[in-house]
Amino acid sequence: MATLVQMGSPLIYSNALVKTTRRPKYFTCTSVAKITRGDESPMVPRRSANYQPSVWDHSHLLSAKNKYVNDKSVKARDLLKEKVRKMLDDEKNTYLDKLELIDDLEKLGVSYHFERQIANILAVSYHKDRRIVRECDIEKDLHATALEFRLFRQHGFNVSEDVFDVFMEDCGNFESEDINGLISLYEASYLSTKSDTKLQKIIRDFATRQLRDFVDTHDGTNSDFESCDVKEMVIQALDMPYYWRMRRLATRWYIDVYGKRHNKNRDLVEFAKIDFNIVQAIYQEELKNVSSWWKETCLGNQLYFARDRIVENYFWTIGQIQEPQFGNVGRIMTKVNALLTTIDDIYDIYGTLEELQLFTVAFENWDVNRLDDLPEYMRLCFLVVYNEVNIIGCDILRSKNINVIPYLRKSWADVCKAYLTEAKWYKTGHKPNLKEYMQNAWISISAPTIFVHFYCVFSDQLSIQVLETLTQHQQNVVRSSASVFRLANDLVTSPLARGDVPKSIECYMNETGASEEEARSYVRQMINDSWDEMNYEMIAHTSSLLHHDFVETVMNLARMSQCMYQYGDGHGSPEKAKIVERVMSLLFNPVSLD
Ligand code: 0FV
Ligand code: MN
Ligand code: MN
Ligand code: MN
Ligand code: MN
Repeated sequence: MATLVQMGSPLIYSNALVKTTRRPKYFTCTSVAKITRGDESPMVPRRSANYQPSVWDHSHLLSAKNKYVNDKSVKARDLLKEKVRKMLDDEKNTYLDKLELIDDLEKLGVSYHFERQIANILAVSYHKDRRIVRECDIEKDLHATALEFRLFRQHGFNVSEDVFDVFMEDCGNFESEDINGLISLYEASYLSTKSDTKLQKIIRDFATRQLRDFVDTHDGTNSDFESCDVKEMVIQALDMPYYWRMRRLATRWYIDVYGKRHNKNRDLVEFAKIDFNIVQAIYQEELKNVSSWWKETCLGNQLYFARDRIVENYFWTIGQIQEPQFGNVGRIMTKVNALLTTIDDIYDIYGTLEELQLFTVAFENWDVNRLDDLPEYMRLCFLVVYNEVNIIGCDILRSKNINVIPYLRKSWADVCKAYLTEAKWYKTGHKPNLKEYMQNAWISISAPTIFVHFYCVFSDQLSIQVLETLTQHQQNVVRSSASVFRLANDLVTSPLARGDVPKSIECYMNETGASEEEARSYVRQMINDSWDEMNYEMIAHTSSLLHHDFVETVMNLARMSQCMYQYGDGHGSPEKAKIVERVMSLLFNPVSLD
């Protein structure tokens, strides 16, 4: 029975969802390993990554409930929604008011209710003679210019970085009181693309320096309430720019920050809070569903060495797609994540090279009749993947009339081949250079497999051409997002800690003789450049055939990996990397309405 112990803030852990008793049966290799049933030689040395059991308790999950959600909530939310819709239409609002409202709606996590209206407002002002718009109230206002720039680019409209020239002419002479302008400039600079020359290097560096100065010179003791608030915003922005943040966590934070503003719109706060709780209640039901599925597969139980991380796998999914109407997509993607995590551990930890070769062949052949060719401990795992892929394929054949099974199974074979390559490198001591490593590692991080599945279940209409380019690894935006995922992961899952193959940092060090710190900073620059690639695809490039909404979810995976690995290996050791708190705040702790 799970007992309640305070591991952190009492508020966060008060509902006994977090287990504190360790279950030795899942953990110690010496206890009855359910997978040892005679087909494995006891002489084979098996590795262990020493992953801890899940911190979450399934039976407690099943009783999760948001106490603020009841029969009246949806009605109350919908009334407020109409009030907010009128605000968007209100002709009395200035152009800047409108931009700020759109930004607030997005940050408060409620823009999904008004997507068409928002897209329309932006499209109309983008295509208008922008000089007229700008003359109204934007020109010479740094905050307004930067906000408009960021919103346009976020929505796929290209605006030249030259709009900042007028401000940068006397660079260094920015009014330091215009701290809001600087925050907006800093945030806008993260929308840089590879064809910009000023945004990343000059403008971002400049804005970052100015914001750091602000934090250093405002110690908070002599500031009034308002500048305290601003300082909190600057610290938050420097910690991670808004554009890179996992959307839902940014929302949870912004609900509190916006709610403290003296000029807030009360209807908007109320709306955002109720909506957050309603969405949380939906998440809870989805989580119960996938957690039950995971328990029923018995994989967490059988493969004791693998990470048992269904809640974290669901959390990844929220990062990728937070809109509650996509429940089915979220459930499927969580299952895919859980299976990838398990298989990654079979390759990285437990399997012998010979076994892993058989496993890879099984995925390539995709023949359920040859299940018994596999070592016993691999059979259940292969069969669960096989069945899930067929269930997805069957649903899609019924609803979209395309047989996607060939694409899905290829994506499993490809990720397994990439896993196998790394296992071979490890076992033969091969040290690839960074380029050779990355060619394999952007696939072995599993993102391409995730996106093939995601594309199939998420898109209303499927294009064979897109399926082909995705499975042939030809989509730049996928490669860039996968690279961010890989590099962010490498920064915190070091070979020293886990006995993994050399990762990007070690490859670069081996190749160039650089120090670890230099290698880390090189990898961080690679992350910046991958973002520039993604932004380029989103803004400047239209030949990818990818829908804007799909591209958005591709970028969300990069955001999610920067969230999961911000303070350590949040997927492997969630309790050591602030992920338990983050999960609690999104999935279990309601926003107080009292
Ligand atoms: C990362 O772990 C991990 F869990 C992966 C790549 C599979 C699951 C993907 C999602 C949950 C989105 P690890 O650091 O062990 O990965 P590598 O590739 O470094 O072995
Ligand atoms: Mn959009
Ligand atoms: Mn691994
Ligand atoms: Mn791996
Ligand atoms: Mn790793």
